[in-house]
Amino acid sequence: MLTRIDHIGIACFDLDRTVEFYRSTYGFEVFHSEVNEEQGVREAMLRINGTDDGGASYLQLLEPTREDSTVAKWLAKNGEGVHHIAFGTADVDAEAADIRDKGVRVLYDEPRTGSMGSRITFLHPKDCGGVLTELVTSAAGGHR
Ligand code: CMX
Ligand code: CO
Repeated sequence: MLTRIDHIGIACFDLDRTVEFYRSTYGFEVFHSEVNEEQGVREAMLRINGTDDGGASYLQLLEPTREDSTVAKWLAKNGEGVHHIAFGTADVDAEAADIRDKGVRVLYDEPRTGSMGSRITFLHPKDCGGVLTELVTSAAGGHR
């Protein structure tokens, strides 16, 4: 079961400037930041709210760390904006398998590491009405 909107991923050229926009405009603070070399991103997670299942919803601000990363490619084509949405689930493996059986391309054979030690996978945007869609199981049994 997909139980929440875990985060919305927003691609930007300048992470510090974008963090400052969200802080000064809305009052959102950085909850966590990290570099994910595998994904080729420097990211800041802004915690928006807690959710009924003990998780939370975030904005994930993403700046590419290298030219050949998926986010750099996307920025070059589209400019800054919403890059993907992510649904939270307690069991990303089972969800990915179910969704794959429905004929939607799941991009990874096995989930990879996402922010804050989560396990993540992606669904191809061409099979999801143009929306790059991520599935996330947060560390510590779905709670974060
Ligand atoms: N949203 C919607 N459509 C997208 C998209 C996105 N974010 N990224 C690519 N597309 C579309 C393109 O517009 C293109 O469509 P057209 O053929 O109609 O022009 C098509 O998908 C292929 O795009 P591409 O530029 O050739 O890019 P690739 O096929 O090389 O890569 C994808 C696309 C989805 C496979 C790749 O972006 C990917 O693997 N994404 C998952 C990983 C990721 O996004 N990591 C960063 C975030 C990390 C995190 O959230 O923690
Ligand atoms: Co994400």
